[in-house]
Amino acid sequence: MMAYQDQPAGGQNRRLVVVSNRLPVALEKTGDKWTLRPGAGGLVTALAPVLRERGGLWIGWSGAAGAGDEIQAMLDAHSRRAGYSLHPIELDEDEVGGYYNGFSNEIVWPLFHDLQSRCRFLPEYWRSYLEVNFKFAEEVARRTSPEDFVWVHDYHLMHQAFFIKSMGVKRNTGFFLHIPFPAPDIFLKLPWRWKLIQALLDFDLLGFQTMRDRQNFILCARALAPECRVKGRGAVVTVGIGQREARAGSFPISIDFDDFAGTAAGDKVAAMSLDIREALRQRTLILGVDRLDYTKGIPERLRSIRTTFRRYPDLKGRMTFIQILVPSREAVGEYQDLKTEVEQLVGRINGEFSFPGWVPVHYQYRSLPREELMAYYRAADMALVTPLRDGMNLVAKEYCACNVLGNGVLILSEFAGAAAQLQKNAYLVNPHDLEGVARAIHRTFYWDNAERARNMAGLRASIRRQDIYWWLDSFLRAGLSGDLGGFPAQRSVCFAGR
Ligand code: GDG
Repeated sequence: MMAYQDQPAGGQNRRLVVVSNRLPVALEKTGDKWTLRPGAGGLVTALAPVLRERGGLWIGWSGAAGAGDEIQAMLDAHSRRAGYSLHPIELDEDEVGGYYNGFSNEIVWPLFHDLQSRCRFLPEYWRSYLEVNFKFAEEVARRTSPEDFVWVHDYHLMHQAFFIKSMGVKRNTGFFLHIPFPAPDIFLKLPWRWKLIQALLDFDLLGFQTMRDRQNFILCARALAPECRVKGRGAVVTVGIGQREARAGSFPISIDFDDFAGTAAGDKVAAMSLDIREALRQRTLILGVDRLDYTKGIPERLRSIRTTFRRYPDLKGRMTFIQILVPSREAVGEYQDLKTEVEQLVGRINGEFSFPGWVPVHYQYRSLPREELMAYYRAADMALVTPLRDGMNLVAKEYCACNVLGNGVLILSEFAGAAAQLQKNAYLVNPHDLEGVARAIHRTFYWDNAERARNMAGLRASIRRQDIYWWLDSFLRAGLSGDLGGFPAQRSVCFAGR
């Protein structure tokens, strides 16, 4: 019999417990020695001070198989340095295959990005997903107390609250979905749709990236249960079916604007940015940065670039497109095919248009160090952010933050969550419309300085106002009803929409 803490442990013990598929560290094996690299993403940076303040805990898969004690010792040492604890969940090969590669990445990821034809609805994936969610939930229940706030992240772990409750354990739980929530026509293809909706309603708070995602969730719940109740208006509403009831809100995730803008304004990034511009002979630079993923619309973007040079020969020799592609999920066949398709397209475009002294597409398949990435952002005159579907897309926001000279242009897909927030000053495009994207590139190429400056100022102001701390603050306030101290007061803002 497992020991759960079911009695409140006293107000001073109210911790933040983050639960995500992966722990915020990267474990790597060289020879037979493991090394640990702390995560550097915006989410970790923003959460770390709150976790430290509250004496928090982060629970997740370590990503390393079969090195139990050694890994635990490294995580313990890292926990002491970081000021909050990391607790690893061990997954075996079958679990990784079924829960992670299978259900999460071959069902939920494509389905929630409107690409249902890529889904493999295998019942064994579903069973593995439930088993692993139960395994996580047991650890969460065991390592938390009723006063803690348990914040679960993303689509891998949608059954956490369901299993915690089914163990008879009471916890205050919140869930944030980093990817979109699809419309009913798409969601209803999922064989386990009703179980998933019910499981989500077991959380106390559901956070979506945009109002549209929240609305889609409500429409799906209603399609399956016409008696579904929705109470309230504005940023956070209450959704209920039978005994189940959750609050649901839209909390657009963001970046640490000041950190990006400050580093991009520094001498080192300025010098690197100048080098990039000089190497490319001061031509107009248009930039794409993505993880290798079929949701990011990379082949479509390259075809738009080809259309641009075919339709608008005045841009030949005057504009260079840089595509940075970060390796991701390389073991999966579909991703290898995508890489091949991208590389063939780059070759064909360069074969069609290059002339001595000018290559239209510069392609890099690697992960750049952070400052080098910022130098590319700073150097680029335009960013082409054209996912077919995206929860938010942080690249769009990072590009604007790093555009410290204030003269860049953001061309943004209508289907990125970021479009809801940035539509006023970004040039919105349909990524499937090759001619429309080409037209956007051509038009904005000729924007004068005043138009560029006005739009970039609007973009930067909006991202600065609603940065990652604002996001964190909004979610935790909603999750805890305004009762969590410990985050920087100067960052505190009102709710979105109030
Ligand atoms: C999911 C959702 C949502 C990229 N290249 C390099 C590099 N990056 C970093 C960027 C950015 C991150 O990767 C990518 O974030 P995105 O938001 O664009 O996309 P996903 O990875 O798909 O993230 C997405 C997000 O979750 C947060 O909720 O916005 O919609 O799909 O931060 O900077 N970093 C470095 N070198 C690179 O070459 N160092």
